[in-house]
Amino acid sequence: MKALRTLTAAMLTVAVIGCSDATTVEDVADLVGTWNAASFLFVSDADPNVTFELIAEGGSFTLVIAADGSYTGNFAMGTEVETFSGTITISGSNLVITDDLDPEDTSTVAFELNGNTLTMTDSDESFDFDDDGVEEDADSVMVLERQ
Ligand SMILES: [Ca+2]
Repeated sequence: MKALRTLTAAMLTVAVIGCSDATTVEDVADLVGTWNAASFLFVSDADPNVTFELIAEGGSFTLVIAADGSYTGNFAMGTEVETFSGTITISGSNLVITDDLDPEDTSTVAFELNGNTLTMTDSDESFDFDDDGVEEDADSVMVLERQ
């Protein structure tokens, strides 16, 4: 998955969920903490009825963000475990994510903070929905809870 490479290089721009309680975030320090994904949903661009939700399928995703914007994290799904690190900066309503392993390929994802719930939406994702070894274009929405 491209996402898992980039935040794992992993992240997320569909319409943002429930705007009413959104907190304005201008400083990445406001995102400090350990975040566990409550859901990580992929939606096929070709057919929105085709989806895959990683957490329900037994996956886990954890992200630890420091005050300077550096992050570490890990993703696990079955026997597959990936760790990753990089830097997050804020650009308006987007997070710009730079993975240490691939600093030339930044990811820009829309985000919204509501209390201790962080929603990240990426319209430039891909996922192999039909498990044929080829990833299809997708949107992803990740909901993370601060621990
Ligand atoms: Ca495929």
